[in-house]
Amino acid sequence: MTATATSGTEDAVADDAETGESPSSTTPGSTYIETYPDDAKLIRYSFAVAFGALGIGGFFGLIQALHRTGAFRGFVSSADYYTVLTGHGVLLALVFTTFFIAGLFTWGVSRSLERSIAGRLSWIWFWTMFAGTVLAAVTILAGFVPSLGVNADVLFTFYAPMEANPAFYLGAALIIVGSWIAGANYFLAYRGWRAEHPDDRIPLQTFMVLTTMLMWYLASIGVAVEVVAFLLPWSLGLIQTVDPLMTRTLFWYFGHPVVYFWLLPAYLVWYTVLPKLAGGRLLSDPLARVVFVLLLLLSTPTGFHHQYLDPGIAEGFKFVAMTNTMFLLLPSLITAFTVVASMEHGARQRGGTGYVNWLRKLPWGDPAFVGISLSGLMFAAGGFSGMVNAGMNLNYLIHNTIWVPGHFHLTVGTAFALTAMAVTYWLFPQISGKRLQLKTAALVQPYLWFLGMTLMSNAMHRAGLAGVPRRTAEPQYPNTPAVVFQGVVGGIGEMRTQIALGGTLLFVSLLLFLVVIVATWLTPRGGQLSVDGRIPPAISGPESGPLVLDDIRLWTIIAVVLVVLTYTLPLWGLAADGLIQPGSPPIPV
Ligand code: HEM
Ligand SMILES: [Cu+2]
Repeated sequence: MTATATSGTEDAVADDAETGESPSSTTPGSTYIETYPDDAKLIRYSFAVAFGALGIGGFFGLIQALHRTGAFRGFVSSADYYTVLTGHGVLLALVFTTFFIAGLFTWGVSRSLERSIAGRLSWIWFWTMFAGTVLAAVTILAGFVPSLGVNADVLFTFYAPMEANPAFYLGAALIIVGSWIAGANYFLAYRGWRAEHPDDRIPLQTFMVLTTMLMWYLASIGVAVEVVAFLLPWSLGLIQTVDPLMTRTLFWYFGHPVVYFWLLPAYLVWYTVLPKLAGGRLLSDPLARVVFVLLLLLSTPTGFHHQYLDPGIAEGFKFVAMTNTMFLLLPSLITAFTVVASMEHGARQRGGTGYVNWLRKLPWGDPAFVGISLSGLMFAAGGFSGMVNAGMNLNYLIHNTIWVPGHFHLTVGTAFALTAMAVTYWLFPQISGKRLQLKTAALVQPYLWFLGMTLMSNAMHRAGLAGVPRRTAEPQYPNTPAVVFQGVVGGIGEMRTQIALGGTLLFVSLLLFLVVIVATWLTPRGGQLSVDGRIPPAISGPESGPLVLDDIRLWTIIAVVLVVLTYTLPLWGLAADGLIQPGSPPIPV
């Protein structure tokens, strides 16, 4: 993008002293890579792994969209569908996300603390996560060669009774341990900064990273216990039985907050980068902090909303989880307000007027802006279908139908993935020192994603309402009377066509993204960058919010207490009849 953010740049310097956010990497003439060459390299490596996973995982997505709709079945046999599906879920929801987030957070922390954070510890987390990725990916892909006798067709939501080769669990564990070390990297950097700035407010991006990582530590304990205490010993033959409900409960204790581990980095971009791209400034820094605190508190005590249909968990626990989930809507609604208001501020700085006319003054020709704002728009739609998922009784209607993938391709599959791709158009020149290439392709890409996802996700939602199941290569059910799969609106053939067409457009969009990034990576360094990396401070800065917001220790304690309150009794119930004994205690009705 060209220098659209002229407004606010002078303010940026003027307000600097008060807000603790400073132009840092941003002093005119110095780019991020010049100031922090080691960090830039670490981020490039992380992004390379992330985008490699995105490419392979996206190709698997195309195979699924074509195969299950019957549009083209030549890639794999239906018997191999679960290998593809596991590869798609793990490479995209676990590998792409975690590597991208680790890189983005490295940028956010170093930029906002104004200190390099790349060092030996950083490379330890990078290589730990990388080793885990290779191990897990090879084990999954081995499923295509049955003679090897190795497979991990357990889907990205891995729990008993499905069992994978131990190498898969080890790989998943290494990815998680690597992410913990990455968190230590950010916290140590923060500690170093705090020693030199005892009285300053935590810079906003660092605040966001720290609260997200605290939530992540709390949540990932669940999957760590699931893998280390149950699945790994079981797959190694050290124990003969596991309690499937116990592993499911531990997985979903982690499985809901993990979606916020994907979403909060997108929020970081929406709050700190998007207003700037729009030509304005963030409306309120304290509101952003409130949102991150609420998400730290409420993300974890909600996992039972994935288990509404599990017998063996008493209804009351599910009801509490539903209530907490509904409260989670609040921070997302605040986000919608703050981010849109900040965009409006930007548009008005650029001469926009009227109630809605200001929208026209937004930089619709800037691929980074377009991708990030369209992903925000899609997230709003995903929020609506999420409310349906969260409602205990409505959930029964859509549970395990293709509605659910329809929902999360709007959230992780767009709010996260498209934000990640789009912010890369802005970030990559700064971490590589290279001008963004193929700008027209870059600009078409987010629009194409939006179109493809509108088709695919909308049809998935409707097909789900008509009862079409998810996770199957053969959803035709030829012996079922047509009336069973009758769409609320439209016919099943039309929905299939839209899923196949939407999936194809998405894959083309993804290829465009990869081509743009590879082309940029291959151009020689030098010349004027195509982006301006400065981020102006918020209109209402951190000093206008109460100090207690920055007390992350207090918020962590409350988050732990909420988890103890929501999980102790149900887990006790599951463990009381024997820790690895299948079955559950009788539930009073
Ligand atoms: C080229 C773009 C994509 C296409 C065409 C695509 C297509 C699909 C389809 C058709 C399914 C449903 C399969 C079934 O239930 O039988 C699916 C599942 C899934 N997708 Fe995608 N997808 C794409 C991108 C993404 C992205 C970017 C993410 C996340 C970052 C993602 C995450 C998932 C997950 C987690 C599942 C569930 C897997 C499971 O049920 O175990 N997808 N995808
Ligand atoms: Cu959830």
